[in-house]
Amino acid sequence: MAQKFYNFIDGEWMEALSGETTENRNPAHWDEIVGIFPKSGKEDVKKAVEAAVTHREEWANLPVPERGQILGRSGDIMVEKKEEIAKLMTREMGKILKETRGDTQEGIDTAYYAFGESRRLYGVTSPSELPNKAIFTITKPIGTAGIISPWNFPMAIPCWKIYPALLMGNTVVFKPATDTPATATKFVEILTEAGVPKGVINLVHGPGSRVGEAILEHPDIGVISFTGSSAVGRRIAEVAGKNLKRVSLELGGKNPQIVMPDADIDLAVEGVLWGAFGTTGQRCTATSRLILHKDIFDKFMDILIGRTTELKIGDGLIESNDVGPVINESQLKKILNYVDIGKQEGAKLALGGNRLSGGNYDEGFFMEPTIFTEVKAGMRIEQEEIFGPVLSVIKISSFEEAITVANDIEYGLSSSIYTNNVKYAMRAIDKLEAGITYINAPTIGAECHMPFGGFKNTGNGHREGGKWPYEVFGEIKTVYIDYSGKLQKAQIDTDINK
Ligand code: UN1
Repeated sequence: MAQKFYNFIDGEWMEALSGETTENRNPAHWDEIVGIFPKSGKEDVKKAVEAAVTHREEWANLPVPERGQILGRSGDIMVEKKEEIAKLMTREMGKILKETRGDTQEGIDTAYYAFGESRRLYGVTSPSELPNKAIFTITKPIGTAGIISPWNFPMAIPCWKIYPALLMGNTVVFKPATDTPATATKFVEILTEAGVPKGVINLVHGPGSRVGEAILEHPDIGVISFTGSSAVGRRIAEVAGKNLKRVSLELGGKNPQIVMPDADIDLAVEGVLWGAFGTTGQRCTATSRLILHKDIFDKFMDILIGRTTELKIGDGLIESNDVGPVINESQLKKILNYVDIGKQEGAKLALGGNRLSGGNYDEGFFMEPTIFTEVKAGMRIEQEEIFGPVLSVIKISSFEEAITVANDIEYGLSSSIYTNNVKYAMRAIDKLEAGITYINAPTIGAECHMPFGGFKNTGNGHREGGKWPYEVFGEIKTVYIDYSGKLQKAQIDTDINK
């Protein structure tokens, strides 16, 4: 019998009000049901928001360090449960254990960052332009945050959003991706065990078209944080814009790794292998474009193809495997469709391109690591986010051309250059239009205390990671205290130009 999971509303585990359910299956063994989950709708969201509104004041009234203490404790519990969480995550979304441990670790790091931040939510003080007057700022919660998270980092990304939302004193309605409800449930259990009071964190499982939309439309949700596709991000921004809701969006990427002729080639090959095929290419920051200088092209491609062929594809629970399955059948079809598009566009399929079949492969959704060469700037496989193990290689003849190709894209999340020439490195830092630039490291590997986000259509200007999301989840109040005992008029009583 598959385990049954529930929504968590006002401190109670409960079914969807309609009683509807969906199954969540293991992408490496599709006949294995990871759990049966509520397929919730508008009414469930309504109930969750009611609870979140009811409990706002009691949570906001707790001193920030006390909220921090609870969140820090949840980090301790996550440390104890790291292995259990990693295994569950691999079963529900496929990536290999090494990576699901890393994903959990990023959640732990983020919990401890929140704990530290609880003693550091500094405001600003400033001299006044008038005598006997003090000025400072404090930050208040917005109210209730709607958190809509993706399946590729089922622990880290909810943590990036929920810890800052909670520390700032907001209550939360959390809709995890339908492909990863089990890890999300674990996280909510842990927060509750650590002492987050009832009604403060509410979990509603279900499809974006129902649960996501209901969160978006609800007047009592004051801020939404979303990571996912640009199409959904646009829709969220539109509705939120109409309702003057604050929204933080983390969207697509088409991240380039440039390799110059002076680079350490073996190191650069290691980088692209990890960046392109780690997490089966299913990262917003995945290396999906290799921009390779013509002088090293043939040598580099020989080594890269040889090394890619050695990657072991299979169930992520088997420690010796390097690459797990893709998340589900529709994603696999989308990736295979991009392989067809690449061929039609005239790119050369240098490796892979097929669904893996035979033996255990038939039980899940496995895809060969795929490399296209002869990719020209502007082709769809060079411009569009595929979100799978597909690398497009573009040959360039100069540093300037590399930068032009890297930037000629609607996204701007991550970027990388391999070079030992400090001039190339510094100019790349200056010119690459991306929120993250790595020098001699792949496009993946962001750390939780640094800003994470992108230029251009990757988002709407916000950053996750570090102190930046704390600004997203707070309202700043400026306080003026006049202790002169008389009416003082700013800009009028003090004519500083006279
Ligand atoms: C993502 O790319 O979807 O930077 C998130 C990394 C991870 C987070 C990635 N720490 O690779």
